[in-house]
Amino acid sequence: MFFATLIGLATLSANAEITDGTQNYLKYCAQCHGAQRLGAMGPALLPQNLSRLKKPDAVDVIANGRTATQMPGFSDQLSPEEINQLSDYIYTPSPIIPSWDMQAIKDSHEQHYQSEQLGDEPVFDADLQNLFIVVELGDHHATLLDGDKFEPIHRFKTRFAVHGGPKYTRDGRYVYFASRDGWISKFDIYNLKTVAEIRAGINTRNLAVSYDGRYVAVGNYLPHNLVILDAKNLSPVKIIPTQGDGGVTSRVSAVYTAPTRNSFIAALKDIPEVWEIPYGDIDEKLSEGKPNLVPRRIKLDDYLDDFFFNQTYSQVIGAARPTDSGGKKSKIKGGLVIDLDSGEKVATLELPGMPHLGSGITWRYQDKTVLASPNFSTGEISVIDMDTWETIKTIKTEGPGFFMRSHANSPYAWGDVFFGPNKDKMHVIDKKTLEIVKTLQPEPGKTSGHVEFTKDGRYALVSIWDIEGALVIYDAQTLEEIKRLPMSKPSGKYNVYNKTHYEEGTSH
Ligand code: DHE
Repeated sequence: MFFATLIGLATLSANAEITDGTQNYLKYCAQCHGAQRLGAMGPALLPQNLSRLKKPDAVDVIANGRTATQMPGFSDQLSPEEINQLSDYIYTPSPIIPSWDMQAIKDSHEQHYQSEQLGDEPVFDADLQNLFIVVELGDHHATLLDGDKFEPIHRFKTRFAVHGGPKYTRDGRYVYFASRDGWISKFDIYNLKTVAEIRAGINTRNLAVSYDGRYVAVGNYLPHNLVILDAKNLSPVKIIPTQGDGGVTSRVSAVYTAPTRNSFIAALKDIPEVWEIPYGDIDEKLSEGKPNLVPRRIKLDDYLDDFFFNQTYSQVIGAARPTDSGGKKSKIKGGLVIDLDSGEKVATLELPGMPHLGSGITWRYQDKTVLASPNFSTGEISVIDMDTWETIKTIKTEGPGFFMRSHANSPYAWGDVFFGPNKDKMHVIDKKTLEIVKTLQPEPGKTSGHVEFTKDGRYALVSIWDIEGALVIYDAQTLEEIKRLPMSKPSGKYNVYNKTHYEEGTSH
């Protein structure tokens, strides 16, 4: 610790004024969070990583610690003024431009098991297609759940603050997690073991697994790049800097796999472009046995903060969030549709309420396919005809929602009310009439959110977003509750079959 402090002081003194906050940071925090605040055992403490933690909450965590983590409280060692100075310090931009290069990525690699150490048969008995991974944010764990019996099979530790959907390999054996602090973990479901981990970035957005199961793509906010990993053991294959014309660099809004195209599709947050990164056979021929992983850059009229695909992955439907584009004003009010083959814009969408397209779902309505998306800034769900791209219905809800879900076998689409006084409500919408037919209130006063269906669509699993939360299982036809499992802030849950078959009612 003394050594880390000395290095930290040397680095900082060359670049910045040493305040009490800095000194106390080096004394009390650097060992777990890194001398340059880039994270170590604890998460990175840079403004870029703290955008979701309000300052008074940071002060509270420094004083009293964080439940169910290694973070202790410092109120008996530091005065309130010193705690405020520490909090000011971690919200101050770093004088050093944080770097996380190939060597740093390689050095972080941890391979816990070699493949020959693990058997090929599951060590438990259950329908392997009807398993769920439930991410429990409250104490940074995940639960593997039997989707027939609704009984936990195994509960294991994840990295701090896993965000976004964990991604399965096509056979459902492996699942990959990304934490906000850049850690990528590979978990072997058959053996119930975390097999490898690597830190691919400082501040990560999400990950995608290639359809052929060979690569994992990680989209980062910090550094500005995409990192391609070998899906077998997570060793790094390539860093793709997200740099546009004139040397401008950008955060990655998100990266997804387009299974029909053998490519990754990424949108950039600070450059109005969508990138397609092919990893398939055609490219292999081009570059002597190895995919060249060179992005094809599609230029757009606007930034895409959030996006979605049609079911065939020939089109991207995206939207800019006015508050999210680094202060840059978005040119379009709503969304746009881009044809991935021609790279041309084919339509603009009327989506005034800051849509959360990443959570959009599709279904057949009358003789057309519709896309439904919740909106962050209004209590409305937009239903859009995917042929004409016109909004055919705006469903008024009891508040802005975060997530939507349905299933091909279910007559209903579910949408949560995530914000505001009715955050404990969950709407059930009839897919034929586009009307809300029931509003559930799984636990009065506690936020309910994020739904996932069983493989056959018979049951819907809802999260109670609370440290003392639960997974509430509903009969998806009668809408009656059938079971409740206590869980620690279960943020999302992901069914193996629905995810690996790109079920129309689920996210990508
Ligand atoms: Fe998420 C998915 C972006 C805040 C929980 N969220 C995603 C994805 C993106 C995204 C791009 C798709 C990644 C994937 O699955 O591969 N999220 C954003 C934001 O831009 C936003 C609004 C601000 C931010 O802080 O980044 C945001 N998200 C949150 C939260 O505050 C949530 C509620 C709690 C948390 O974990 O931080 C949250 N996001 C989730 C969840 C998913 C997700 C549970 C997976 C949904 C799914 O069903 O696939």
